[in-house]
Amino acid sequence: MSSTTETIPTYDVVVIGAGFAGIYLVHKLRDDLGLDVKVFERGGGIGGTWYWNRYPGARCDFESDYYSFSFNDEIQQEWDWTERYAPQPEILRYANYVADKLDVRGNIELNTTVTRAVFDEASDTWTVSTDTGVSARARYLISATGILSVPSTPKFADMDSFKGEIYHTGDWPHEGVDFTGKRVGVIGTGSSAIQSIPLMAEQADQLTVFQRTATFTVPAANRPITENERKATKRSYKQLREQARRAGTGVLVDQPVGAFGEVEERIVRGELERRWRGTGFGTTSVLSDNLRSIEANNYTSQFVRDKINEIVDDPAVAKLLEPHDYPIGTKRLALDTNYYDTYNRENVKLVSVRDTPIERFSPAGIVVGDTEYEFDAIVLATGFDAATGALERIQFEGVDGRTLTDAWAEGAKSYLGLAVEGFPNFFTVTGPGCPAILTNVIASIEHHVEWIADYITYMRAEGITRFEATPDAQAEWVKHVADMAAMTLYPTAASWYMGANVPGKPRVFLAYIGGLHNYRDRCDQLAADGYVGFAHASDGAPLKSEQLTVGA
Ligand code: N01
Repeated sequence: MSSTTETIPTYDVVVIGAGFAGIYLVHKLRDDLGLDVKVFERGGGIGGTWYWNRYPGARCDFESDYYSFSFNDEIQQEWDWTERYAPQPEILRYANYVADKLDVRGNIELNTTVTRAVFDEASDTWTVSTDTGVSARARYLISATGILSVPSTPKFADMDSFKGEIYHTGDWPHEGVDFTGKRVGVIGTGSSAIQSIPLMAEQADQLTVFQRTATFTVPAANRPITENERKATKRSYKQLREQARRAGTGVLVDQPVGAFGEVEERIVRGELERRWRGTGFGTTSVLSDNLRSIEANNYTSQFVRDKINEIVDDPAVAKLLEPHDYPIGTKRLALDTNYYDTYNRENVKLVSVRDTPIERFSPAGIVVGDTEYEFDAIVLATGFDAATGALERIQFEGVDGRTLTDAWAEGAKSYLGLAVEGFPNFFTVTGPGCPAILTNVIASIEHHVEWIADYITYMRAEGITRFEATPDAQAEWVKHVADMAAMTLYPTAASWYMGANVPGKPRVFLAYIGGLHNYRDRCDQLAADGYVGFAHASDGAPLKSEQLTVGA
Protein backbone atom coordinates (compact mmCIF):
# COMPACT_ATOMS: atom_id res chain seq x y z
CA MET A 1 0.00 0.00 0.00
CA SER A 2 1.07 3.56 -0.53
CA SER A 3 2.29 5.60 2.40
CA THR A 4 2.10 9.37 2.79
CA THR A 5 5.09 11.66 3.22
CA GLU A 6 4.38 15.39 3.51
CA THR A 7 0.87 14.60 2.21
CA ILE A 8 2.26 13.25 -1.09
CA PRO A 9 1.21 9.63 -1.70
CA THR A 10 4.29 7.48 -2.22
CA TYR A 11 4.48 4.44 -4.47
CA ASP A 12 7.21 2.13 -5.65
CA VAL A 13 6.52 3.05 -9.26
CA VAL A 14 4.66 5.81 -11.08
CA VAL A 15 3.77 5.08 -14.71
CA ILE A 16 2.74 7.75 -17.21
CA GLY A 17 0.19 6.42 -19.71
CA ALA A 18 -2.35 3.60 -19.74
CA GLY A 19 -1.97 2.23 -23.23
CA PHE A 20 -0.78 -1.33 -23.79
CA ALA A 21 2.52 -0.57 -22.03
CA GLY A 22 0.86 0.94 -18.97
CA ILE A 23 -1.57 -1.95 -18.66
CA TYR A 24 1.18 -4.56 -18.82
CA LEU A 25 3.44 -2.59 -16.44
CA VAL A 26 0.77 -2.60 -13.74
CA HIS A 27 0.27 -6.34 -14.07
CA LYS A 28 3.94 -7.21 -14.24
CA LEU A 29 5.21 -4.94 -11.48
CA ARG A 30 2.25 -5.34 -9.15
CA ASP A 31 1.42 -9.02 -9.57
CA ASP A 32 4.85 -10.54 -10.28
CA LEU A 33 7.06 -8.19 -8.24
CA GLY A 34 4.60 -7.14 -5.53
CA LEU A 35 5.18 -3.42 -6.14
CA ASP A 36 2.81 -0.57 -5.47
CA VAL A 37 2.13 1.00 -8.88
CA LYS A 38 0.26 4.17 -9.81
CA VAL A 39 -0.61 5.10 -13.38
CA PHE A 40 -1.68 8.55 -14.58
CA GLU A 41 -3.51 8.67 -17.91
CA ARG A 42 -4.41 11.81 -19.86
CA GLY A 43 -7.41 10.18 -21.60
CA GLY A 44 -10.83 9.43 -20.23
CA GLY A 45 -10.22 5.75 -20.92
CA ILE A 46 -7.39 3.29 -21.33
CA GLY A 47 -5.94 2.09 -24.66
CA GLY A 48 -3.59 4.93 -25.63
CA THR A 49 -3.33 5.28 -29.39
CA TRP A 50 -6.48 3.20 -29.85
CA TYR A 51 -8.41 5.47 -27.51
CA TRP A 52 -7.62 8.59 -29.54
CA ASN A 53 -7.32 7.41 -33.16
CA ARG A 54 -10.97 6.75 -34.00
CA TYR A 55 -11.01 8.08 -37.56
CA PRO A 56 -12.90 6.05 -40.18
CA GLY A 57 -10.87 3.03 -41.28
CA ALA A 58 -8.42 3.14 -38.36
CA ARG A 59 -7.00 -0.31 -37.94
CA CYS A 60 -3.80 -2.01 -37.05
CA ASP A 61 -1.46 -2.85 -39.92
CA PHE A 62 0.32 -5.69 -38.20
CA GLU A 63 -1.74 -8.87 -38.17
CA SER A 64 -3.89 -9.18 -35.06
CA ASP A 65 -2.49 -12.63 -34.26
CA TYR A 66 0.78 -10.83 -33.57
CA TYR A 67 -0.46 -7.39 -32.56
CA SER A 68 -1.65 -8.72 -29.21
CA PHE A 69 -0.15 -9.75 -25.90
CA SER A 70 1.75 -13.02 -25.81
CA PHE A 71 2.58 -13.19 -22.11
CA ASN A 72 -0.65 -14.78 -20.94
CA ASP A 73 -1.99 -17.88 -22.66
CA GLU A 74 -5.44 -17.55 -21.12
CA ILE A 75 -5.84 -14.14 -22.76
CA GLN A 76 -4.73 -15.31 -26.19
CA GLN A 77 -6.94 -18.41 -25.99
CA GLU A 78 -9.99 -16.49 -24.81
CA TRP A 79 -9.85 -13.55 -27.18
CA ASP A 80 -11.22 -13.94 -30.74
CA TRP A 81 -9.86 -11.61 -33.43
CA THR A 82 -12.39 -11.20 -36.23
CA GLU A 83 -10.23 -9.72 -38.99
CA ARG A 84 -6.71 -10.18 -40.23
CA TYR A 85 -6.01 -6.54 -39.36
CA ALA A 86 -8.29 -5.61 -36.48
CA PRO A 87 -10.23 -2.35 -36.66
CA GLN A 88 -9.74 0.29 -33.96
CA PRO A 89 -12.96 -0.46 -32.01
CA GLU A 90 -11.96 -4.11 -31.70
CA ILE A 91 -8.43 -3.28 -30.53
CA LEU A 92 -9.84 -0.86 -27.96
CA ARG A 93 -12.27 -3.56 -26.77
CA TYR A 94 -9.30 -5.91 -26.47
CA ALA A 95 -7.33 -3.39 -24.38
CA ASN A 96 -10.32 -3.04 -22.07
CA TYR A 97 -10.82 -6.79 -21.90
CA VAL A 98 -7.16 -7.27 -20.91
CA ALA A 99 -7.41 -4.48 -18.32
CA ASP A 100 -10.43 -6.18 -16.74
CA LYS A 101 -8.91 -9.62 -16.94
CA LEU A 102 -5.77 -8.40 -15.15
CA ASP A 103 -7.80 -6.17 -12.84
CA VAL A 104 -5.56 -3.15 -13.38
CA ARG A 105 -8.14 -0.34 -13.42
CA GLY A 106 -7.79 0.35 -9.71
CA ASN A 107 -4.18 1.41 -10.28
CA ILE A 108 -5.03 3.86 -13.05
CA GLU A 109 -6.13 7.46 -12.60
CA LEU A 110 -7.83 8.66 -15.81
CA ASN A 111 -8.26 12.24 -17.01
CA THR A 112 -4.99 13.16 -15.33
CA THR A 113 -2.12 14.64 -17.30
CA VAL A 114 1.36 14.54 -15.81
CA THR A 115 2.82 18.02 -16.17
CA ARG A 116 6.08 17.86 -14.22
CA ALA A 117 8.38 15.27 -12.64
CA VAL A 118 11.31 16.23 -10.42
CA PHE A 119 14.09 13.92 -9.23
CA ASP A 120 15.20 14.30 -5.63
CA GLU A 121 18.84 13.32 -5.20
CA ALA A 122 18.62 12.99 -1.42
CA SER A 123 15.96 10.28 -1.48
CA ASP A 124 16.49 8.88 -5.00
CA THR A 125 12.81 9.42 -5.76
CA TRP A 126 10.69 11.23 -8.31
CA THR A 127 7.88 13.61 -7.43
CA VAL A 128 5.23 13.85 -10.09
CA SER A 129 2.72 16.68 -10.52
CA THR A 130 -0.46 16.57 -12.60
CA ASP A 131 -2.98 19.00 -14.05
CA THR A 132 -5.61 17.93 -11.52
CA GLY A 133 -3.43 18.88 -8.57
CA VAL A 134 -2.81 15.24 -7.63
CA SER A 135 0.87 14.52 -6.89
CA ALA A 136 2.78 11.31 -6.26
CA ARG A 137 6.26 10.24 -5.23
CA ALA A 138 7.99 7.06 -6.31
CA ARG A 139 11.41 5.44 -6.48
CA TYR A 140 10.90 4.61 -10.17
CA LEU A 141 9.25 6.68 -12.85
CA ILE A 142 8.30 4.95 -16.10
CA SER A 143 7.03 6.70 -19.21
CA ALA A 144 4.61 4.63 -21.24
CA THR A 145 3.47 7.57 -23.30
CA GLY A 146 3.57 5.93 -26.73
CA ILE A 147 5.47 6.78 -29.88
CA LEU A 148 2.66 8.46 -31.80
CA SER A 149 0.53 10.11 -29.15
CA VAL A 150 0.91 13.84 -29.74
CA PRO A 151 -0.91 14.99 -32.91
CA SER A 152 1.04 17.42 -35.04
CA THR A 153 -0.98 20.32 -36.42
CA PRO A 154 0.81 22.60 -38.88
CA LYS A 155 0.27 26.30 -38.23
CA PHE A 156 -1.66 27.26 -41.36
CA ALA A 157 -2.36 30.97 -41.62
CA ASP A 158 -5.89 32.07 -40.66
CA MET A 159 -6.88 28.61 -39.49
CA ASP A 160 -9.29 30.09 -36.97
CA SER A 161 -11.18 31.92 -39.68
CA PHE A 162 -12.60 28.69 -41.16
CA LYS A 163 -16.33 28.50 -40.43
CA GLY A 164 -16.68 24.72 -40.77
CA GLU A 165 -15.44 21.88 -38.59
CA ILE A 166 -11.75 20.91 -38.30
CA TYR A 167 -10.79 17.39 -37.19
CA HIS A 168 -7.42 15.71 -36.57
CA THR A 169 -7.22 11.98 -37.27
CA GLY A 170 -5.18 11.52 -34.08
CA ASP A 171 -7.82 13.15 -31.88
CA TRP A 172 -11.07 12.06 -33.47
CA PRO A 173 -14.47 12.81 -31.85
CA HIS A 174 -15.64 9.83 -29.84
CA GLU A 175 -19.18 10.13 -31.16
CA GLY A 176 -17.89 9.82 -34.75
CA VAL A 177 -18.44 12.22 -37.63
CA ASP A 178 -21.09 11.99 -40.33
CA PHE A 179 -19.81 13.46 -43.60
CA THR A 180 -22.98 12.67 -45.56
CA GLY A 181 -23.73 15.46 -48.00
CA LYS A 182 -20.61 17.37 -46.95
CA ARG A 183 -17.72 18.83 -48.90
CA VAL A 184 -14.62 17.59 -47.12
CA GLY A 185 -10.95 18.56 -47.47
CA VAL A 186 -8.19 16.26 -46.24
CA ILE A 187 -4.65 17.51 -45.63
CA GLY A 188 -1.99 14.78 -45.67
CA THR A 189 -1.49 11.42 -47.34
CA GLY A 190 0.28 9.33 -44.68
CA SER A 191 -1.06 6.08 -43.18
CA SER A 192 -3.97 7.75 -41.35
CA ALA A 193 -5.15 9.52 -44.51
CA ILE A 194 -4.66 6.39 -46.59
CA GLN A 195 -6.86 4.38 -44.22
CA SER A 196 -9.56 7.03 -43.89
CA ILE A 197 -9.83 8.55 -47.40
CA PRO A 198 -11.60 5.55 -49.04
CA LEU A 199 -14.27 5.51 -46.32
CA MET A 200 -14.74 9.26 -46.14
CA ALA A 201 -15.07 9.30 -49.94
CA GLU A 202 -17.95 6.83 -49.74
CA GLN A 203 -19.82 9.12 -47.38
CA ALA A 204 -18.95 12.67 -48.38
CA ASP A 205 -20.54 14.58 -51.21
CA GLN A 206 -17.09 15.69 -52.39
CA LEU A 207 -13.66 14.85 -51.04
CA THR A 208 -10.56 16.89 -51.90
CA VAL A 209 -7.16 15.54 -50.86
CA PHE A 210 -4.23 17.92 -50.45
CA GLN A 211 -1.05 15.93 -51.05
CA ARG A 212 2.43 17.30 -50.38
CA THR A 213 4.35 14.03 -50.69
CA ALA A 214 2.94 10.97 -52.43
CA THR A 215 3.19 7.93 -50.14
CA PHE A 216 3.95 4.34 -51.03
CA THR A 217 1.10 2.08 -50.00
CA VAL A 218 0.46 -1.59 -50.73
CA PRO A 219 -2.75 -3.61 -50.46
CA ALA A 220 -3.54 -4.85 -46.96
CA ALA A 221 -5.61 -7.74 -48.29
CA ASN A 222 -7.59 -7.52 -45.10
CA ARG A 223 -10.33 -10.13 -44.63
CA PRO A 224 -12.33 -11.87 -41.93
CA ILE A 225 -10.56 -14.64 -40.00
CA THR A 226 -12.40 -17.93 -40.35
CA GLU A 227 -13.26 -20.10 -37.35
CA ASN A 228 -10.84 -22.78 -38.58
CA GLU A 229 -8.01 -20.27 -38.93
CA ARG A 230 -8.71 -18.93 -35.45
CA LYS A 231 -8.57 -22.41 -33.97
CA ALA A 232 -5.37 -23.23 -35.83
CA THR A 233 -3.72 -20.02 -34.61
CA LYS A 234 -4.73 -20.73 -31.03
CA ARG A 235 -3.30 -24.22 -31.27
CA SER A 236 0.01 -22.91 -32.59
CA TYR A 237 0.34 -19.73 -30.57
CA LYS A 238 3.25 -21.11 -28.59
CA GLN A 239 5.38 -21.65 -31.71
CA LEU A 240 4.13 -18.48 -33.44
CA ARG A 241 5.07 -16.29 -30.50
CA GLU A 242 8.45 -17.96 -30.14
CA GLN A 243 9.21 -17.42 -33.83
CA ALA A 244 8.04 -13.80 -33.58
CA ARG A 245 10.35 -13.24 -30.63
CA ARG A 246 13.26 -14.23 -32.85
CA ALA A 247 12.16 -11.97 -35.73
CA GLY A 248 13.57 -8.51 -36.39
CA THR A 249 10.17 -6.84 -36.54
CA GLY A 250 8.40 -8.92 -33.92
CA VAL A 251 6.30 -10.69 -36.57
CA LEU A 252 6.98 -13.49 -39.01
CA VAL A 253 7.74 -12.15 -42.48
CA ASP A 254 8.50 -13.74 -45.82
CA GLN A 255 12.21 -13.99 -46.44
CA PRO A 256 13.90 -12.09 -49.31
CA VAL A 257 14.55 -14.00 -52.52
CA GLY A 258 18.07 -12.49 -52.69
CA ALA A 259 19.93 -9.29 -53.50
CA PHE A 260 19.20 -7.14 -56.54
CA GLY A 261 21.01 -8.42 -59.62
CA GLU A 262 21.80 -11.76 -58.03
CA VAL A 263 18.43 -13.34 -58.63
CA GLU A 264 16.69 -13.76 -61.99
CA GLU A 265 14.34 -10.85 -62.61
CA ARG A 266 11.53 -13.31 -63.42
CA ILE A 267 11.74 -14.62 -59.85
CA VAL A 268 11.88 -11.17 -58.26
CA ARG A 269 8.93 -9.97 -60.32
CA GLY A 270 6.90 -13.09 -59.56
CA GLU A 271 7.52 -12.70 -55.85
CA LEU A 272 6.62 -9.00 -55.90
CA GLU A 273 3.36 -9.87 -57.66
CA ARG A 274 2.61 -12.59 -55.11
CA ARG A 275 3.32 -10.34 -52.15
CA TRP A 276 1.37 -7.44 -53.66
CA ARG A 277 -1.69 -9.67 -53.53
CA GLY A 278 -1.56 -10.18 -49.82
CA THR A 279 1.52 -10.06 -47.63
CA GLY A 280 1.43 -6.42 -46.61
CA PHE A 281 4.88 -5.21 -45.63
CA GLY A 282 6.44 -8.20 -47.45
CA THR A 283 6.51 -6.21 -50.71
CA THR A 284 9.50 -4.22 -49.49
CA SER A 285 11.51 -7.23 -48.40
CA VAL A 286 11.54 -9.24 -51.64
CA LEU A 287 15.05 -7.92 -52.26
CA SER A 288 17.43 -8.35 -49.33
CA ASP A 289 19.18 -5.04 -50.11
CA ASN A 290 16.04 -2.98 -50.64
CA LEU A 291 16.94 -0.58 -47.85
CA ARG A 292 20.67 -0.45 -48.60
CA SER A 293 20.96 -0.27 -52.38
CA ILE A 294 19.28 2.50 -54.34
CA GLU A 295 19.24 0.26 -57.44
CA ALA A 296 17.37 -2.46 -55.55
CA ASN A 297 15.05 0.10 -54.05
CA ASN A 298 14.35 1.71 -57.43
CA TYR A 299 13.24 -1.68 -58.73
CA THR A 300 10.74 -2.18 -55.92
CA SER A 301 9.61 1.46 -56.06
CA GLN A 302 8.98 1.24 -59.79
CA PHE A 303 6.98 -1.96 -59.31
CA VAL A 304 4.61 -0.04 -57.01
CA ARG A 305 4.50 2.98 -59.31
CA ASP A 306 3.49 0.68 -62.18
CA LYS A 307 0.70 -0.71 -60.03
CA ILE A 308 -0.59 2.80 -59.35
CA ASN A 309 -0.76 3.43 -63.08
CA GLU A 310 -2.63 0.15 -63.61
CA ILE A 311 -5.22 1.03 -60.96
CA VAL A 312 -5.82 4.75 -61.46
CA ASP A 313 -7.83 5.61 -64.59
CA ASP A 314 -6.68 9.20 -65.11
CA PRO A 315 -2.98 9.22 -66.10
CA ALA A 316 -2.50 12.75 -64.71
CA VAL A 317 -3.86 11.70 -61.30
CA ALA A 318 -1.77 8.50 -61.38
CA LYS A 319 1.31 10.60 -62.09
CA LEU A 320 0.62 12.76 -59.03
CA LEU A 321 0.13 9.67 -56.86
CA GLU A 322 3.46 8.16 -57.92
CA PRO A 323 5.93 8.59 -55.04
CA HIS A 324 9.27 9.91 -56.24
CA ASP A 325 10.57 11.83 -53.22
CA TYR A 326 12.02 8.97 -51.17
CA PRO A 327 13.06 5.32 -51.50
CA ILE A 328 10.25 2.89 -50.70
CA GLY A 329 10.37 1.76 -47.06
CA THR A 330 12.38 4.73 -45.78
CA LYS A 331 9.16 6.44 -44.75
CA ARG A 332 6.61 4.20 -43.05
CA LEU A 333 5.01 1.99 -45.71
CA ALA A 334 1.21 2.19 -45.57
CA LEU A 335 -1.18 -0.72 -46.01
CA ASP A 336 -4.48 0.15 -47.63
CA THR A 337 -7.86 -1.02 -48.71
CA ASN A 338 -8.88 0.57 -52.04
CA TYR A 339 -6.74 3.70 -51.61
CA TYR A 340 -5.67 4.15 -55.22
CA ASP A 341 -9.07 2.99 -56.55
CA THR A 342 -10.67 5.80 -54.59
CA TYR A 343 -9.16 8.32 -56.99
CA ASN A 344 -11.31 6.83 -59.76
CA ARG A 345 -14.42 8.10 -58.01
CA GLU A 346 -16.22 11.11 -59.48
CA ASN A 347 -16.44 12.83 -56.09
CA VAL A 348 -12.71 12.65 -55.25
CA LYS A 349 -10.18 15.25 -56.29
CA LEU A 350 -6.40 15.25 -55.70
CA VAL A 351 -4.61 18.59 -55.31
CA SER A 352 -0.84 18.62 -55.18
CA VAL A 353 0.56 21.14 -52.70
CA ARG A 354 4.11 20.00 -53.32
CA ASP A 355 5.19 23.00 -55.40
CA THR A 356 2.46 25.44 -54.35
CA PRO A 357 1.85 24.94 -50.63
CA ILE A 358 -1.39 25.67 -48.82
CA GLU A 359 -1.30 29.46 -48.49
CA ARG A 360 -3.95 29.90 -45.82
CA PHE A 361 -7.32 28.88 -44.52
CA SER A 362 -10.28 31.14 -45.29
CA PRO A 363 -13.79 31.32 -43.81
CA ALA A 364 -14.95 29.09 -46.68
CA GLY A 365 -12.05 26.65 -46.90
CA ILE A 366 -8.45 26.42 -48.07
CA VAL A 367 -6.51 28.71 -50.40
CA VAL A 368 -3.78 27.28 -52.64
CA GLY A 369 -2.26 29.71 -55.13
CA ASP A 370 -5.12 31.47 -56.93
CA THR A 371 -7.71 28.88 -56.00
CA GLU A 372 -10.01 28.80 -53.00
CA TYR A 373 -11.43 25.35 -52.23
CA GLU A 374 -14.70 25.48 -50.28
CA PHE A 375 -15.49 22.94 -47.56
CA ASP A 376 -17.92 22.09 -44.79
CA ALA A 377 -15.23 20.16 -42.92
CA ILE A 378 -11.45 19.83 -43.02
CA VAL A 379 -9.58 16.75 -41.82
CA LEU A 380 -5.99 17.15 -40.70
CA ALA A 381 -4.22 13.84 -41.30
CA THR A 382 -0.94 15.57 -40.57
CA GLY A 383 0.67 13.06 -38.24
CA PHE A 384 2.41 13.22 -34.89
CA ASP A 385 5.31 14.72 -32.99
CA ALA A 386 6.69 11.21 -32.81
CA ALA A 387 8.78 9.44 -30.18
CA THR A 388 9.84 12.54 -28.23
CA GLY A 389 6.72 14.73 -28.39
CA ALA A 390 4.87 13.26 -25.42
CA LEU A 391 8.00 13.28 -23.24
CA GLU A 392 9.00 16.83 -24.07
CA ARG A 393 5.56 18.09 -23.11
CA ILE A 394 6.27 17.04 -19.51
CA GLN A 395 8.77 19.05 -17.52
CA PHE A 396 11.18 16.33 -16.39
CA GLU A 397 13.85 17.72 -14.09
CA GLY A 398 16.73 15.33 -13.50
CA VAL A 399 20.10 15.74 -11.80
CA ASP A 400 20.87 19.41 -10.99
CA GLY A 401 17.44 20.41 -12.24
CA ARG A 402 18.37 19.81 -15.89
CA THR A 403 15.28 19.33 -18.03
CA LEU A 404 14.78 16.62 -20.61
CA THR A 405 14.04 19.30 -23.21
CA ASP A 406 17.49 20.79 -22.55
CA ALA A 407 19.13 17.38 -22.62
CA TRP A 408 17.52 16.71 -25.99
CA ALA A 409 18.02 20.19 -27.47
CA GLU A 410 20.20 18.75 -30.24
CA GLY A 411 18.13 15.60 -30.66
CA ALA A 412 16.94 12.74 -28.48
CA LYS A 413 19.73 10.89 -26.70
CA SER A 414 19.04 7.72 -24.80
CA TYR A 415 20.71 4.53 -23.70
CA LEU A 416 18.95 1.64 -25.45
CA GLY A 417 15.77 3.74 -25.72
CA LEU A 418 15.23 2.70 -22.11
CA ALA A 419 17.01 5.29 -19.96
CA VAL A 420 18.48 8.79 -20.23
CA GLU A 421 21.74 9.95 -18.68
CA GLY A 422 21.08 12.57 -16.00
CA PHE A 423 17.61 11.19 -15.27
CA PRO A 424 18.13 8.47 -12.66
CA ASN A 425 15.47 5.89 -11.83
CA PHE A 426 13.57 6.81 -14.99
CA PHE A 427 12.69 4.22 -17.63
CA THR A 428 11.29 5.09 -21.06
CA VAL A 429 9.24 2.25 -22.54
CA THR A 430 9.79 2.24 -26.34
CA GLY A 431 11.85 5.41 -26.03
CA PRO A 432 13.90 6.94 -28.87
CA GLY A 433 16.83 4.77 -29.93
CA CYS A 434 15.19 1.35 -29.50
CA PRO A 435 13.76 -0.67 -32.41
CA ALA A 436 10.07 -0.16 -31.47
CA ILE A 437 9.22 2.25 -34.30
CA LEU A 438 10.21 -0.37 -36.86
CA THR A 439 8.49 -3.29 -35.15
CA ASN A 440 5.16 -4.66 -34.05
CA VAL A 441 5.05 -2.30 -31.10
CA ILE A 442 3.35 -4.75 -28.76
CA ALA A 443 6.31 -7.10 -29.12
CA SER A 444 8.62 -4.20 -28.25
CA ILE A 445 6.45 -3.19 -25.30
CA GLU A 446 6.49 -6.73 -23.91
CA HIS A 447 10.25 -6.85 -24.17
CA HIS A 448 10.75 -3.51 -22.42
CA VAL A 449 8.28 -4.22 -19.62
CA GLU A 450 9.85 -7.60 -18.90
CA TRP A 451 13.40 -6.23 -19.07
CA ILE A 452 12.51 -3.34 -16.72
CA ALA A 453 10.86 -5.75 -14.28
CA ASP A 454 13.98 -7.92 -14.24
CA TYR A 455 16.17 -4.88 -13.67
CA ILE A 456 14.05 -3.62 -10.78
CA THR A 457 14.14 -7.10 -9.26
CA TYR A 458 17.93 -7.07 -9.54
CA MET A 459 18.24 -3.63 -7.95
CA ARG A 460 16.00 -4.55 -5.08
CA ALA A 461 17.93 -7.74 -4.45
CA GLU A 462 21.21 -5.81 -4.47
CA GLY A 463 19.92 -2.98 -2.30
CA ILE A 464 20.45 -0.48 -5.14
CA THR A 465 18.32 2.63 -4.81
CA ARG A 466 19.50 4.52 -7.84
CA PHE A 467 20.40 3.64 -11.40
CA GLU A 468 21.43 5.91 -14.21
CA ALA A 469 22.74 5.45 -17.75
CA THR A 470 26.39 6.49 -17.84
CA PRO A 471 27.42 9.28 -20.26
CA ASP A 472 29.79 6.94 -22.09
CA ALA A 473 27.25 4.18 -22.50
CA GLN A 474 24.66 6.60 -23.80
CA ALA A 475 27.08 8.32 -26.19
CA GLU A 476 28.22 4.98 -27.61
CA TRP A 477 24.67 3.76 -28.03
CA VAL A 478 23.55 6.97 -29.74
CA LYS A 479 26.52 6.69 -32.11
CA HIS A 480 25.80 3.03 -32.74
CA VAL A 481 22.16 3.78 -33.61
CA ALA A 482 23.22 6.60 -35.98
CA ASP A 483 25.98 4.49 -37.56
CA MET A 484 23.56 1.64 -38.21
CA ALA A 485 21.04 4.02 -39.80
CA ALA A 486 23.77 5.62 -41.93
CA MET A 487 24.46 2.24 -43.51
CA THR A 488 20.96 2.32 -44.99
CA LEU A 489 18.78 4.56 -47.15
CA TYR A 490 16.60 5.59 -44.16
CA PRO A 491 18.29 8.96 -43.50
CA THR A 492 17.69 10.04 -47.10
CA ALA A 493 13.96 10.50 -46.44
CA ALA A 494 12.34 13.46 -44.69
CA SER A 495 10.38 11.12 -42.44
CA TRP A 496 8.93 11.23 -38.94
CA TYR A 497 11.55 8.52 -38.18
CA MET A 498 14.03 11.44 -38.52
CA GLY A 499 11.86 14.04 -36.79
CA ALA A 500 11.63 15.78 -40.16
CA ASN A 501 7.85 16.21 -40.11
CA VAL A 502 7.87 18.72 -37.24
CA PRO A 503 9.32 22.14 -38.11
CA GLY A 504 12.37 22.91 -35.95
CA LYS A 505 12.72 19.39 -34.53
CA PRO A 506 16.36 18.23 -34.58
CA ARG A 507 16.94 15.55 -37.20
CA VAL A 508 18.06 12.37 -35.50
CA PHE A 509 17.16 8.89 -36.63
CA LEU A 510 14.86 7.76 -33.82
CA ALA A 511 15.11 3.98 -34.13
CA TYR A 512 17.63 1.19 -33.77
CA ILE A 513 17.53 -0.66 -37.08
CA GLY A 514 19.37 -3.79 -35.95
CA GLY A 515 16.12 -5.65 -35.30
CA LEU A 516 14.22 -6.55 -32.17
CA HIS A 517 15.87 -9.98 -31.94
CA ASN A 518 19.42 -8.58 -31.88
CA TYR A 519 18.39 -5.76 -29.58
CA ARG A 520 16.80 -8.28 -27.21
CA ASP A 521 20.03 -10.32 -27.16
CA ARG A 522 22.07 -7.21 -26.41
CA CYS A 523 19.79 -6.12 -23.58
CA ASP A 524 19.85 -9.64 -22.13
CA GLN A 525 23.63 -9.83 -22.32
CA LEU A 526 24.30 -6.51 -20.63
CA ALA A 527 21.81 -7.48 -17.92
CA ALA A 528 23.55 -10.83 -17.40
CA ASP A 529 26.86 -8.96 -17.08
CA GLY A 530 25.52 -6.80 -14.24
CA TYR A 531 23.64 -4.11 -16.20
CA VAL A 532 26.56 -2.82 -18.17
CA GLY A 533 26.33 0.88 -18.98
CA PHE A 534 24.38 1.79 -15.88
CA ALA A 535 25.79 3.43 -12.74
CA HIS A 536 24.33 2.30 -9.42
CA ALA A 537 24.14 3.71 -5.92
CA SER A 538 22.68 2.45 -2.65
CA ASP A 539 21.44 5.03 -0.16
CA GLY A 540 24.21 7.58 -0.01
CA ALA A 541 26.84 5.31 -1.51
CA PRO A 542 28.88 6.87 -4.32
CA LEU A 543 27.90 6.04 -7.90
CA LYS A 544 29.92 3.21 -9.32
CA SER A 545 30.13 2.78 -13.08
CA GLU A 546 29.93 -0.62 -14.63
CA GLN A 547 32.48 -1.51 -17.28
CA LEU A 548 31.21 -0.61 -20.67
CA THR A 549 31.33 -2.52 -23.93
CA VAL A 550 28.76 -1.16 -26.33
CA GLY A 551 29.51 -1.32 -30.02
CA ALA A 552 28.81 -2.95 -33.33
O1 N01 B 1 1.06 10.82 -40.27
P1 N01 B 1 2.26 10.99 -41.33
P2 N01 B 1 -0.01 9.65 -40.12
N1 N01 B 1 0.98 20.75 -45.71
O2 N01 B 1 3.27 11.80 -40.64
C1 N01 B 1 1.26 15.83 -44.46
C2 N01 B 1 1.24 5.21 -37.66
N2 N01 B 1 -0.05 4.80 -38.10
O3 N01 B 1 -0.92 9.99 -39.02
O4 N01 B 1 4.95 13.73 -46.19
C3 N01 B 1 0.62 19.67 -46.39
O5 N01 B 1 2.65 9.69 -41.91
C4 N01 B 1 2.53 15.05 -44.67
O6 N01 B 1 3.17 15.43 -45.84
P3 N01 B 1 4.79 15.21 -45.99
C5 N01 B 1 2.26 4.85 -38.71
O7 N01 B 1 3.45 4.48 -38.09
C6 N01 B 1 -0.30 3.50 -38.03
O8 N01 B 1 -0.65 9.33 -41.42
O9 N01 B 1 5.39 15.69 -44.70
N3 N01 B 1 0.75 18.41 -45.93
C7 N01 B 1 1.97 13.63 -44.69
O10 N01 B 1 1.42 13.32 -45.94
C8 N01 B 1 2.39 6.14 -39.45
O11 N01 B 1 3.59 6.27 -40.17
C9 N01 B 1 -1.49 3.03 -38.44
O12 N01 B 1 5.17 16.03 -47.15
C10 N01 B 1 1.27 18.27 -44.71
C11 N01 B 1 0.85 13.72 -43.66
O13 N01 B 1 0.55 15.09 -43.48
C12 N01 B 1 2.27 7.13 -38.34
O14 N01 B 1 1.25 6.60 -37.51
C13 N01 B 1 -2.43 3.88 -38.98
C14 N01 B 1 1.67 19.36 -43.92
C15 N01 B 1 1.28 13.15 -42.32
O15 N01 B 1 1.55 11.80 -42.48
C16 N01 B 1 1.87 8.52 -38.76
O16 N01 B 1 0.85 8.42 -39.75
C17 N01 B 1 -2.16 5.22 -39.04
C18 N01 B 1 1.52 20.64 -44.49
N4 N01 B 1 1.90 21.75 -43.82
C19 N01 B 1 -0.97 5.69 -38.59
N5 N01 B 1 2.15 18.89 -42.75
C20 N01 B 1 -1.72 1.61 -38.31
O17 N01 B 1 -2.27 1.02 -39.17
C21 N01 B 1 2.04 17.55 -42.79
N6 N01 B 1 1.51 17.17 -43.98
C22 N01 B 1 -1.27 0.90 -37.09
